[in-house]
Amino acid sequence: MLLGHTEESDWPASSEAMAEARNFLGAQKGKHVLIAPHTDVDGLSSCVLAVRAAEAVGARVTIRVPGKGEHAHSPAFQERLRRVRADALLVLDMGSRPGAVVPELPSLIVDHHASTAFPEGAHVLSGYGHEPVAPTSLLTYALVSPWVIPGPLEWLAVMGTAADLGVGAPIPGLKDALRRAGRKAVTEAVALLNAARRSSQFAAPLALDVLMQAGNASDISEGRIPGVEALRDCRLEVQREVGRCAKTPPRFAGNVALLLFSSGAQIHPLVAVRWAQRLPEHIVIAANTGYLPDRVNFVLRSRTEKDLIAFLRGLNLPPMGGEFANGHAQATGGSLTAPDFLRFIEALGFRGLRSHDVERRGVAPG
Ligand SMILES: [Mn+2]
Repeated sequence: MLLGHTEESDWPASSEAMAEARNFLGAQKGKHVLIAPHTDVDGLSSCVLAVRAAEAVGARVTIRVPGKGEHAHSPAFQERLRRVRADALLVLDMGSRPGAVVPELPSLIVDHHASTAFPEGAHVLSGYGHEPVAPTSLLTYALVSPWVIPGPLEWLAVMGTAADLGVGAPIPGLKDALRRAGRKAVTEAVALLNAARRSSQFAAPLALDVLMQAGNASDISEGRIPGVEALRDCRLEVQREVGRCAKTPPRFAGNVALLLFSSGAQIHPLVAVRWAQRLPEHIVIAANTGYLPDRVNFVLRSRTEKDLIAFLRGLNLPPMGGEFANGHAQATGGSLTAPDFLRFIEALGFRGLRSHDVERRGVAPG
């Protein structure tokens, strides 16, 4: 049995939603389809699957990937999508919020994030609520199966599943599918591709390019595709930056530990996970002042199983610009201006921090 190809009617998504999504895709013959994927491995694998199917349907395809710090609801990204003037939009692994991504453009959202609110008028294929919740690449793989030869593309669904949920995830058939795709090659390829968007250069377009060219996971893990060398450089940079920033001494306020550092790379989630292991009784906040200009990007992690979104909302802070308390209960965070970030951590009990403390710095601060 190929991954996700079960006889069940409500897995990996409801049969009605699956039929509706297939109708949408099948109607794109001769049309111009715009595909907007999340930049993680789950999103990029979904993108390759969707491209293959859209081309088989007879559509013309354009891909637009969000830039550093952007997502489906970022105005600048939405403007780039609008300018393509496509006939239809496919949003993959992101977009689980109300508000149209591109108003009036017929849209299909494929996603698995915890949400019951979606862009108004969009068709939605979601794995949320259908246990075990399948990642977007698996949903997309099931979606596109009428138009492709599924066997040779299974590894893409395996990549996204392993990347989002780990190789031990309780997804039916994953173990066998991993064996077919090559477990070691999959793990290595996932690590290389994920490093791309984390690197300070934000090489997500390169990762997509490599994934589009690859015929299997070992093409990537063995470096048989141009571009893999650059992915290895990204991974080295990310490893070095995690090592450097994880040495930051934590500041404490009650059961909250704050790690404050500056890196152009998206390493704050990795630093937070590392410190949450070291401080299992604490809520860890890893805050990166160097990821985006004039922003502090931060994530919360904890091993205490507290609902971290509820924790943030419970601070009853005045509405802040930027992003705050999105994501899910065990992994949330935000992106705030420096003054808003200072207000936020002051409310947590961190006193005496000044704007100087949240400035962007080089990799070797004096
Ligand atoms: Mn995903």
